[in-house]
Amino acid sequence: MKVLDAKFVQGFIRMCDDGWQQGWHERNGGNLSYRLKEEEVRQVRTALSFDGAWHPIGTSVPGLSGEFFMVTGSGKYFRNVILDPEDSLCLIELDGKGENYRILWGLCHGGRPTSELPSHLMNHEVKKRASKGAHRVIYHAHTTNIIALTFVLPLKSEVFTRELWEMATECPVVFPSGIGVVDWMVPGGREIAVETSKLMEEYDVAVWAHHGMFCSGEDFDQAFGLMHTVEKSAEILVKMLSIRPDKLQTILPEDFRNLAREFKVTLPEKFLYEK
Ligand code: 2HA
Ligand code: ZN
Repeated sequence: MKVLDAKFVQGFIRMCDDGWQQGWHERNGGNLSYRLKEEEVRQVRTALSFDGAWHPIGTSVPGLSGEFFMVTGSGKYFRNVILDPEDSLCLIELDGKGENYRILWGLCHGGRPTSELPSHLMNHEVKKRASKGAHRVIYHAHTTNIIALTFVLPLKSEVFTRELWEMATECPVVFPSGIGVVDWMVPGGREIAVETSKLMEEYDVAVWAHHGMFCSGEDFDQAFGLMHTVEKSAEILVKMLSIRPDKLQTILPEDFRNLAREFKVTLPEKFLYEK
């Protein structure tokens, strides 16, 4: 079938547009990647060109050798994906070592995959292993309220997790393992990819200070829903802090423990410290 007719491609395009509509993708901000299932590769195989040149990824991801990914293009605008997906997106294949990629479809007017390809692929490699193959989506967005909080909260996983859990009862159920935080670093390279992927061993969300967020999920709904939930909670925290710097009442550590029991989630005690 045509690449654009495949359900995973339609889901990918919809998610790009949803992120644009949320205001998380100014200009060419943000990027998205999806690891194809074997049957999805079979569906579109005849529409792919396998004669493109191999290019270095910029890092090594042996755990993903031979895998296929749909990714946004470097410098491409999320706003345009729905209008011209073949110009904005590409489908790539990794070589047998997980060190090079080649473009099989898309970027029809030239270009290369997202500048954050090393972070995407290193996160995929960790998540594929940690989730026994279940996680397939890595999403990076410039979420306004989370970015604002990285100027006023200590850049610690314990603090971000606890403060955001307190802002909405659903949060500890949606991200029970918490949120990782990366100090400010130069984006686009291997170093920030290494730091982020270390955090992805433990978390499904990583905040990049003064930049944005990375989320991982099994499918588009889960990854988008996670980004949306964390960012909404950040918006509530920004509003609360803007009204007054302290709280009259909140959800307490014992409340979180009761919630965990009822909703059958494990909430690490390191987030339930006494303030
Ligand atoms: O411009 O978001 O981090 C794409 C990015 C780089
Ligand atoms: Zn970015």
